[in-house]
Amino acid sequence: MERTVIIVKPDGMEKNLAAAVLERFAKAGLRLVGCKMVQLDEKVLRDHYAHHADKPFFPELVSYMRSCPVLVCILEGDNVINRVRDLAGPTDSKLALKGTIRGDMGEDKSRNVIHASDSPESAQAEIRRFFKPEEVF
Ligand code: FUP
Repeated sequence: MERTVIIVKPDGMEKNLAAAVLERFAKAGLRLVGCKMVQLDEKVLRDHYAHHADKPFFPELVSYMRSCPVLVCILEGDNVINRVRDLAGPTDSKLALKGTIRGDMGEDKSRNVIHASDSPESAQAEIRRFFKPEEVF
């Protein structure tokens, strides 16, 4: 069994889409093993997006992600990392097919509804970054 982290981003939270997003994962048979609402701070976001630190959009990305509380969840299932990324669609919502979360609910590259871990290594690091051991079930 594999685990992944998803974050319902500020655009998803502002549009009240958290339940609709979680329903898609539930219908795909993925299990929720951790979930909390949190306002992320600059330190954790700089860590989370360290691979984008030199990009021009980095300051805007960090300030956007801390603009309101988000929902951070851990999902479990076979091949869950790839399955969740398939359900999410590509980063740019404008390029995402209808039927994907970003294609149906997103707007662009930044307001793209969810974050999803992109590898087993990232998933493991993100579980440690966002959750205390006792918050994972
Ligand atoms: P993803 O794994 O699909 O979330 O995409 P990336 O790791 O490439 O990007 C992470 C986040 O950086 C995006 F969700 C939003 C932000 N980003 C931009 O704002 N502009 C870009 O051109 C690319 C990424």
